[in-house]
Amino acid sequence: MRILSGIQPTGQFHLGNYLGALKHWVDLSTSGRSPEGRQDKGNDCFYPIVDLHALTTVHDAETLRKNTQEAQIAMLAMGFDPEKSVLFLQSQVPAHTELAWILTTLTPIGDLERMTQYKEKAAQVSKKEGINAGLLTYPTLMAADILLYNPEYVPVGEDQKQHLEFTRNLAEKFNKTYGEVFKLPKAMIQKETARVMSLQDPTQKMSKSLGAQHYIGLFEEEDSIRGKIKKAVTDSGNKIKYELREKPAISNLLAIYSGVSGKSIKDLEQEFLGKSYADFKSSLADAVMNQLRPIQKRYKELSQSPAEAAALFDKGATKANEVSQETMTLVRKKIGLNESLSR
Ligand code: AQP
Repeated sequence: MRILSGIQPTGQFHLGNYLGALKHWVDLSTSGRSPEGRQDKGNDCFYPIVDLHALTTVHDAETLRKNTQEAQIAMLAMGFDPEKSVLFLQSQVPAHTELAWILTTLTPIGDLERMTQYKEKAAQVSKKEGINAGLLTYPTLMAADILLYNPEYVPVGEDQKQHLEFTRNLAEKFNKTYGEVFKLPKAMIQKETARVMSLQDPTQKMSKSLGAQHYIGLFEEEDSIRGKIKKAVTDSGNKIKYELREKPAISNLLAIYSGVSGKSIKDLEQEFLGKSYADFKSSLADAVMNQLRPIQKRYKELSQSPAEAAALFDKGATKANEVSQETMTLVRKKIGLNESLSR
């Protein structure tokens, strides 16, 4: 099965990115399991760092360079294996922007204005700065990122489900207008950690823009992580029970615990029956650190030679350019571009 998903280099990755997306991407590329869970020959995985998307919010060259380098090292530290998946930077493959433009010409503006992420991001932008057009056309570039590689599945967190639906509609429209080129990719969403919520406000998804106390960074110091878990909001009552409506905060902590430990939520409820919130949080902090410690250690080691990490992504870009050019040759032909006038 062909799989594709991307992540933005917009600063430190957090536990939401990891449990909702990155952990599964590693698994899909290294475990040999198909997206349906069958033991198989393995999947054909493409994982770009989508640096062009980051330009919608990051406008400082040094920051973007630093974030991109850190993202490369972080992915390798998490267990992404360049022998088993194609790792590359979106900006190293010009076909992404070429196809994005072509798809933009098929996209109704109203569909873009309806996107939840656009509305949220637009509300965060200051009046002085204004809303840049890239924030609006973000989903068209994301559709191009995906469709260029014709994947069957796109593993994402729930926040990206709407963009995936948009991508499928756009692919269908292209195929109807010009003839069959694109497969319709399916979203692949991990049930319990589809939406890891903020530690301070369990009605909002864990996200960097909410502020430091709301998320756990993958490379944060242990003391800081333990402090944040200790201060995480809880619900009324004292039972450790997964009950989304009545106990959104404890349910979120249970989902995180399950995600980092591999234990089922049912087993965790049993394990913490009659225990206090304080005991539960302390044990959760241990489980989070057990998951993150080896990744943090590897990150420190790999940080000694960032050029080596970058070289692995360059190699991936060569492969991504080959695959995407095959799609673009067909696209150009279908839409009437690039025929030599002298022939
Ligand atoms: N809270 C989350 N729960 C589950 N999955 C999540 N993802 C992000 N947040 C959560 C998934 O991570 C992948 C990469 O997403 P991204 O590059 O779009 O990251 P982001 O959503 O921009 O991260 P932030 O922290 O929310 O960024 P800010 O606050 O800077 O805008 C996707 O598959 C996404 O679903």
